[in-house]
Amino acid sequence: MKEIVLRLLKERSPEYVSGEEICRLLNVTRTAVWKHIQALRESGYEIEARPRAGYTLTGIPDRLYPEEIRDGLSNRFLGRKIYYFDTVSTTNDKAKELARQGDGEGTLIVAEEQTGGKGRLGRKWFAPKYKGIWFSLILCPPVLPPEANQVTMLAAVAVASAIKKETGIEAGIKWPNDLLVGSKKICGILTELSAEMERINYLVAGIGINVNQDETDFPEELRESAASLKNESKRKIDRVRLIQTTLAEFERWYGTWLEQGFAPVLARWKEMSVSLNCPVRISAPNNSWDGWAEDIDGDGALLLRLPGGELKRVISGEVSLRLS
Ligand code: BT5
Repeated sequence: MKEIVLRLLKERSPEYVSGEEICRLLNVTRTAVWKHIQALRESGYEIEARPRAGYTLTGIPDRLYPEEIRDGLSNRFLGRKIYYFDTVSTTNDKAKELARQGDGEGTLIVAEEQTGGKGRLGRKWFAPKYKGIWFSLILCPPVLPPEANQVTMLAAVAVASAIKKETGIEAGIKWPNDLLVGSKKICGILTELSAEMERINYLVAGIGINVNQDETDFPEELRESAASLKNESKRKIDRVRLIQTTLAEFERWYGTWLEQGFAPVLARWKEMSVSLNCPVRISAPNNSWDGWAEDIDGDGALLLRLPGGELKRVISGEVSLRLS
């Protein structure tokens, strides 16, 4: 009901919609209409009421409300079902819990703030309130578990494409899954998996995009290494539009991957990569290698040419870009 009232006010804005018309359309009493208007106001919508004229919408809050995300999203399945949290520990754990309870392909879990945001290997992801886009998608691709890595790579391509469309900023992909602007990280991706030997039960793709942070919004230790889209473009970014475009790009690339395989995704990934054909250092928990990042193979592993000429296949690790 609340969503219908909102849609009506949006459609008619800046005109007024009379209380009587809303009553008639929804078949409810004046008091019920007033309650819906109050509920919308409490959610941050600015609605003016004028005697004899009715109600008009004068302001929309900067929130990733499901009704805002759905409004204008033409996706077939991705993001059609949405769970929204003002605050949550981590959207990835929420997504896993919901997937275990039966939520399936395309379910979106989005939060305004994460208090226990996760990076890879137990690292932390900083996700302050109303400043970024912190979300997870439940997916059930009909592929073998080792191919799950490809979803992380297509996620990177989808997010980078959406950022370019919405802000004009060209984010580069650093293997395996960081998006950088210059040398600073703007987005991180964490994919988690529930699988058997032969099939994936579900996969959770967790994506964090730094959107409207000012430099001082980052903790001291991240100021040198992290960036936000607002800082880079010098303007506040519409988070709803950016998540809509990200979901649209994700659905498009996911469809391409399911229909045509990994090759077209990998080709685009390579075009967007900033960690190929350059000298790099790969750090793994117990070792590190310097070499030339030569290529990515069909499974998404990095092929590193070592100084001795040997080609090393790296499945996981941290890349740092070397200047020489
Ligand atoms: C990642 O890990 O980059 C994956 C981040 C995934 C975050 C999303 S948000 C929605 C979903 N729910 C979650 O709980 N997680 C996912 P990794 O490559 O391990 O990078 C982690 C490192 O990035 C940290 O150790 C910090 O150095 C740095 N970092 C933390 N927060 C950052 C931020 N907001 N921006 C840039 N760098 C950050």
